[in-house]
Amino acid sequence: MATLTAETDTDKQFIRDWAEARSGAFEASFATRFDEHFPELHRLFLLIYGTHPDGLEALAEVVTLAAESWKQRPADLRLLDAERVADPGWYRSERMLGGVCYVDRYAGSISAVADHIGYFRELGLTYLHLMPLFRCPEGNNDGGYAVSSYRETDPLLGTMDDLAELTPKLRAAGISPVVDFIFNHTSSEHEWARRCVAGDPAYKDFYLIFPDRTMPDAYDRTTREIFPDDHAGSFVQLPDGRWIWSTFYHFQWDLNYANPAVFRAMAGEMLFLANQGIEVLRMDAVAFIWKRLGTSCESLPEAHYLLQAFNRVLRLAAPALIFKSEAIVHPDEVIQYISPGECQISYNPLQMALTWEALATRDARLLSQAIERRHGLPDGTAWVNYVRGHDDIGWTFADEDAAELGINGFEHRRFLNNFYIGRHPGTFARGAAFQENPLTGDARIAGTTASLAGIEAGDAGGEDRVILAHAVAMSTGGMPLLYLGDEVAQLNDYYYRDRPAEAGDSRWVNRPFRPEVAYNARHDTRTTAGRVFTRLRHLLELRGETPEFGGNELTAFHTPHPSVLAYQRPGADHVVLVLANFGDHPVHIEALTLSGFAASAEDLISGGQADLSQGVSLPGHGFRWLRVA
Ligand code: OTU
Repeated sequence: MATLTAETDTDKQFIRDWAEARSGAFEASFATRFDEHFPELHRLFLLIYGTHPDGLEALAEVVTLAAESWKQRPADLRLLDAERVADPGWYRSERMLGGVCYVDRYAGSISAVADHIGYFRELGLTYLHLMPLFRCPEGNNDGGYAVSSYRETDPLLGTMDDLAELTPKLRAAGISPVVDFIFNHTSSEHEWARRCVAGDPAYKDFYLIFPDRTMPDAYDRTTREIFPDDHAGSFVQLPDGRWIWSTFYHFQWDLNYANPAVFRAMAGEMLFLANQGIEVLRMDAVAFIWKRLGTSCESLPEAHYLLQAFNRVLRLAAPALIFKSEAIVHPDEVIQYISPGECQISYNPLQMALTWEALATRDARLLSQAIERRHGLPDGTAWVNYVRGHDDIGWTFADEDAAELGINGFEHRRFLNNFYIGRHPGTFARGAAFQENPLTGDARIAGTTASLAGIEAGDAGGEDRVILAHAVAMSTGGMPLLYLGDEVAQLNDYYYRDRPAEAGDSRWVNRPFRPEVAYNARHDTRTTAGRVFTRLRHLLELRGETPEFGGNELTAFHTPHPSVLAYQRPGADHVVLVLANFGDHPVHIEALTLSGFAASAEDLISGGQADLSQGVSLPGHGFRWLRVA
């Protein structure tokens, strides 16, 4: 029992001796990284656990785990570590392309994912996010986001050995394996949870349990309800009458990171996954990991220190790995998670949501404003630009930003929800409401890209909207992430309502099974699947050949047309000008607007030349990628 001290070198010597007594002498390369990263890890631990009576041992145990994990790290992964350290910005390349799928729904099993590698290469994937594949409760398990063991897979999908066999195959095909790190909560069936509830002293403080409603009521006064369909507030009652913190479903219990033993335990699970060949961890629900009475309990400073501390642990024991932040919150908060020392890459929920906003309104001004104002990132980091994910779409724009354009945030969200749920007269969208809260008027929406964009409704602009949305995600900077199946225009799956474990969660409408028929038709341009696939495939290929699309640099460009989104992507020698029309009708951009550029431009998509002195015409939902000088 000892606290950390401000004497970094004293603590360092104690910890090194402690760790070496347990795991043997540090390997030379580990010792070098220990010297490099210990001071920062120590600083973070002081910030988080500075007053905790076990702070010093906890850090010593974390370092021991890291040293042991490094000893066990397979040779091929150590090579990858060296490669990544030599090329730290690898994920910023214009050649990066992500895909996401459910193991069972897409492939059937973990091993069978390998059968699709040929297709992944055809598409050009360099990153594959396999949705949660860990052991979880039967029935509703929030799509695997209630984890019962981080070291075992769901037996229906295969084994951990299958995963360790799959990852080198993916890597050999140039594809980085990605899994979720669901570290805010475990399932109520996790061994830690069972022991905690049973009063095991070693696990007593792993979760947040209160004897009565006093503290839960106090916390609930300032927290948001995340899954109000499941339960009100942030707590659920245990059979013995006590109350446990549960932000999401009642079977997902939030961990208590104020206890350093929780950090240590999770660091162990993280390092285990690292050594299975995972290259990117998708850090689930990052905003919620630290609680403090009287606050929203979201995005508190300690949440960042914890992420940074986990990141440092990886620098010691698995330097190839990076984190992706999943913070689907206010844009001021999203950005705080992104830095080389915290999460190197992050979902871009604002651009995603505003792409849909612009499609609905046929007005690109809010999206333009976001791209101009909120696109910048720290050096060495990247956005992950997605058109939609496995979750709902929430309208996470800043009310202040909307107000500048005369838009009332509350009213606008209500309009957007009605539009995408299909309630607004004349809407092209076929979506479903998710977690509609009659008390606050809040809701989010669910649906596949094709169904939300108008293909399901038979709208004439449907296919073009799917292409346009992806073309924006591919060209603003950062890695585009495809929800696999969207590239062949898969529609909503309404049969989820007949499956009891899914019926209560409308997000299942946008998690259909692999659309075999559409995939078989992908080269047949007489079909919707074929047309969408062929056009997207062409754009993806062009993107990979366009160095200006690498990195994150972007300069705004203004046209007088509210329906037009425009931006410039500067490269080493040239600039690519992107013009995209979110309206249903053609627009003509006058030569005067483009007069800052040389008249002759390279039209990347048609492969020809464009004469800017004639202006540029864009059809409804049309766009251009122009290399200008
Ligand atoms: C994440 O999303 C996952 O993506 C969801 O699939 C899970 O249900 C959830 O965590 C719990 O593990 O509420 O509707 O950023 O928007 O973290 C999605 C805040 C979610 C939340 C986000 C969460």
